[in-house]
Amino acid sequence: QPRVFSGVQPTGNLHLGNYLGAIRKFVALQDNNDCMYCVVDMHAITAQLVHDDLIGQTRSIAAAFIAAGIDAKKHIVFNQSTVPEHAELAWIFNCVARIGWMNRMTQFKDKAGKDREQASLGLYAYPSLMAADILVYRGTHVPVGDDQKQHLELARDIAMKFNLDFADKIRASGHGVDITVGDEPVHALFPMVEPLIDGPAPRVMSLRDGTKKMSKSDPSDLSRVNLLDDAETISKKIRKAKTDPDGLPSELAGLAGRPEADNLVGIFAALADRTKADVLAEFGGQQFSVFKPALVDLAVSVLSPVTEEMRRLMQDTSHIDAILKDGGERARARAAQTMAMVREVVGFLR
Ligand code: AQP
Repeated sequence: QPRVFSGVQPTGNLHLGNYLGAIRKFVALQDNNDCMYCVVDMHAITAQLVHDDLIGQTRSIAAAFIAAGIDAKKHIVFNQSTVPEHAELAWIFNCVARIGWMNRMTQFKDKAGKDREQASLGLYAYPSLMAADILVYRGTHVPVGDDQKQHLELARDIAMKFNLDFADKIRASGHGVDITVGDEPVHALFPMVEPLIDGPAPRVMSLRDGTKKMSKSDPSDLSRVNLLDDAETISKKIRKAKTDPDGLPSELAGLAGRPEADNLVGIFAALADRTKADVLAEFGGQQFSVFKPALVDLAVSVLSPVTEEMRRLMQDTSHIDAILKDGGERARARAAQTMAMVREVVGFLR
């Protein structure tokens, strides 16, 4: 059975990009897969070491998972730091990955800013921990936003290099399975990870600048719709969203070179579970003064049940804490199985 793994960092308020790019896909994948959804608190300290309320943020991401409809009994919801095997495998992966690979990661360049020498070593090694998060459960499918594509390719490279470097030892241990990568047969301990990045809004852009992704760390709150925003705030943000003076085109080609219009149409399509072409067939020729109120209504109707349930869950944290504890124990039992094999293959004496 495919094993789905994905994580969200507890680094601030969740926004529409996190919801459409990640959480909503998590919910949709539950029916036919074994899913593990993780609040990646160890990743949260890579860009900013000290947080005012990391515990509260961790609970709030878990509450968002549950409020969006993830079944924590059938699947596993947990926070990363409760399973130390993530860090153990990440260390081994730090020794597998090459510095040249890490140097190509655009997220590091974006997040490190101008003074790269002052970025933490953890931020640099972030993709290696992310590979470990997935592979410690031998995850096969990873629903993420488009911004994470490069990190997933790196996870595949790390898995492949581990499999090839330790090929003889994996074979001797009897733990691996035969897979094909391209046309190559490989006796692998780690599977090839498949990213799941589809849908009309794989990358939701800022409401203030259609060329920048919607992000928790954007200083302007008007740039994003937060999952905890009330209807009035959502309405204000969408009404103020940057657009150009033209109306909406009737065909997809008419969105070229109009990033803000493209973004709003993509958001509408994703929220309504329709294609962008379909949305343009309805709104083509209309002004934004007509389209934006329709988008507000749609966004409020989709998000408000999630927002309300999140708020309810956050009132008494014992329920969320119990879910995370139970999920952590079940995750750890799985991680322990993988690490027993990895230690044997690498040659760590127990
Ligand atoms: N704008 C986006 N569009 C689509 N998907 C997005 N994701 C994030 N932003 C967008 C997806 O949300 C998941 C969780 O993200 P994360 O919190 O682990 O990391 P991030 O990508 O760093 O998120 P942010 O909001 O941009 O936070 P900051 O500002 O702290 O960097 C991932 O699957 C991601 O693809």
